[in-house]
Amino acid sequence: MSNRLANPHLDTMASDFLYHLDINVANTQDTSDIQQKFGDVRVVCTGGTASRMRELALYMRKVLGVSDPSDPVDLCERGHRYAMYKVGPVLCVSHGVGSSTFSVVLHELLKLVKYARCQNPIFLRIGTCGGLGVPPGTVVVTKDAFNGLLRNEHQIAILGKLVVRPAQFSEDVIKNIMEYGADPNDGFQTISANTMGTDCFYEGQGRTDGAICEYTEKDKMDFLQKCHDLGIRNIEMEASMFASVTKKVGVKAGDVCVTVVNRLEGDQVTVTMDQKHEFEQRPFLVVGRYIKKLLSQN
Ligand code: R2B
Repeated sequence: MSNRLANPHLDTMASDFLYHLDINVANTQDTSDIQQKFGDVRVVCTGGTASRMRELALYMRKVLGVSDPSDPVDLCERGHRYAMYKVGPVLCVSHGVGSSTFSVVLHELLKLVKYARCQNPIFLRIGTCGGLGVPPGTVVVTKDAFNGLLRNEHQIAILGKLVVRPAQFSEDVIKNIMEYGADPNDGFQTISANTMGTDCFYEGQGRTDGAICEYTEKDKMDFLQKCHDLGIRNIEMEASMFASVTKKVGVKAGDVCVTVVNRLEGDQVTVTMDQKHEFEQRPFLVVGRYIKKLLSQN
């Protein structure tokens, strides 16, 4: 990552309050305090809920051999929006549901690593998703991110106009997660495939069980089959935004999600909470091994 983001206005700001993180960059010309706190960060892991990110932080302690019996501290608690835990060079940050909540924290995290002068930090999303023709519990490492229009791009309205940006993740990161993170002896499959990121969990993902539905079961299945034909094996709500924003600023990123339902067989998520919890540990395993390898390399 160069030490510049894709925003020339930042160069003219004397201070920058990362509002949702409740982190104040009091002097953008001298960020030594931020560098001291966050300058060693190499990996920023993001995921939907605060409790899962806390669990991930505890898991990362084990992976990195950090012996610390204390409760993980939420560094953004006063912001009341997102939770952030730090384990050595790994940040674990919650992002909520969907691109709109995620993009808020993503912009601020990208600025944070810039002010902290982190060296080529890698951003990861660790999540849950619907599967397409794969058994629940499968871990999918995203290749190309499609939006709800089945385009490999992200669309966003800016100044009253639609701006379209490409949405691919770093090939390096995908390759290395598959090589160092996936293990055939895990008892579940980890695959690399395309992902559709939608703006809506119900109609946007072709479900017939939302509060509104104006299409038939056949329309839905035709759509899901079309997705499948495009190599899409999972559906979530963040991938296209995440891929496009990180690509735009030149930060390497990856998306690793576990499926909780096979959408070719139904819409409702019926796995028990215990099973869901067990499934949620699977991306931890994959990403944990990848991060360990990454940190051992330099
Ligand atoms: C997967 O799970 C959440 C919706 O239940 C959302 O963040 C997603 O993409």
